[in-house]
Amino acid sequence: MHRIKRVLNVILMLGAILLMFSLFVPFRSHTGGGPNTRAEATAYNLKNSISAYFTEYSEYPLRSPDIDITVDTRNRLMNILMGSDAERGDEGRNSRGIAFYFDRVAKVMKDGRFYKGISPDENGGGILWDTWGNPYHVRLDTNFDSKLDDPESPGTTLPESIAVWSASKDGNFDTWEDNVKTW
Ligand SMILES: [Ca+2]
Ligand SMILES: [Ca+2]
Repeated sequence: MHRIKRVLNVILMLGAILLMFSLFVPFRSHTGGGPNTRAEATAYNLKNSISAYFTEYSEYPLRSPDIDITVDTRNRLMNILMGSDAERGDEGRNSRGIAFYFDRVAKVMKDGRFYKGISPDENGGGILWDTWGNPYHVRLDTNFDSKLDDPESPGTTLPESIAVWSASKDGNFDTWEDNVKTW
């Protein structure tokens, strides 16, 4: 009798485990969670931080009135968005020293490059790295015509003011089939 009960318990447990797997596996595949998902979330966070900057200062972090500026997420842009000491005060591009962009500290790759976050400097600025060890690219509507040249399709425009994209795993910005982008 006890033995039958034990066997029944084992069968019930196996059934529960199978059920959990059948629920859990499709759930995971739907929500992703892979490296592209993280890069995309970072790209949108950056876009939002630039929007917040715009709300605060009524302009973009960098000026370029004739042509929309394209920069990467090295110090020139990130020091401003992070409110580094170098950009505070009347001479800086973030005079109130507000931290618009936060992220975790980047990890170090075997070859010494960084990935997945910010490599901070001693002034409160830094460089933002994607999941694969490269900075993101950013294009801003700095000529204020409410559109951007489409980085993916030159000659066409996007109805966007801020575009952020990553080269993805191949590290090549020209191969768009894997690039991560915010539009
Ligand atoms: Ca424009
Ligand atoms: Ca690519």
